[in-house]
Amino acid sequence: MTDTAAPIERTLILVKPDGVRRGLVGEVVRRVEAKGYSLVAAELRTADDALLAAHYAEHLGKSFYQPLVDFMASGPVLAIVAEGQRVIEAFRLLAGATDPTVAAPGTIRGDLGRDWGVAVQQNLVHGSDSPESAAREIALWFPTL
Ligand code: DAT
Ligand code: MG
Repeated sequence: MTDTAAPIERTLILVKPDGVRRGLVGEVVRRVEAKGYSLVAAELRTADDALLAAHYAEHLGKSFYQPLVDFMASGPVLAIVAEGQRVIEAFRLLAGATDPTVAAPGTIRGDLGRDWGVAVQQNLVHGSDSPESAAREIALWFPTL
């Protein structure tokens, strides 16, 4: 609980290529809307290398970086901007832990994801992890917003 009024925030959500391929776009959007948040923008698009390099710059040099970027470029993603008080924190909780095998039941990754035996965790969704990340990522994916 906070003891002051929370400002309205925006977060970047991506339904990753595994989520789009499996037909889970509606399920992810349903959970965001059912929680009470509003959609500000949504677009289905295949990300290019420059966008993904900027989006995942913090992971450059890690062992899973190239598999991650290749996976994210493997098909369309649904990019969403959602809005509401504490939506950044809330969507991270809706998404669940990064590793879908151990993500809590009740979360998107915990209910719908699993280990597919590949080098990168295919975990259905991305959500910004802080106000600074949200501002940076929204500017990358939706420069006109
Ligand atoms: P999150 O997406 O929960 O914010 P992150 O930012 O640490 O997680 O990593 C970005 C993505 O990279 C993550 O969604 C899946 C992949 N990834 C992270 N850690 C990984 C690992 N140890 N092995 C394989 N893929 C990993
Ligand atoms: Mg992250």
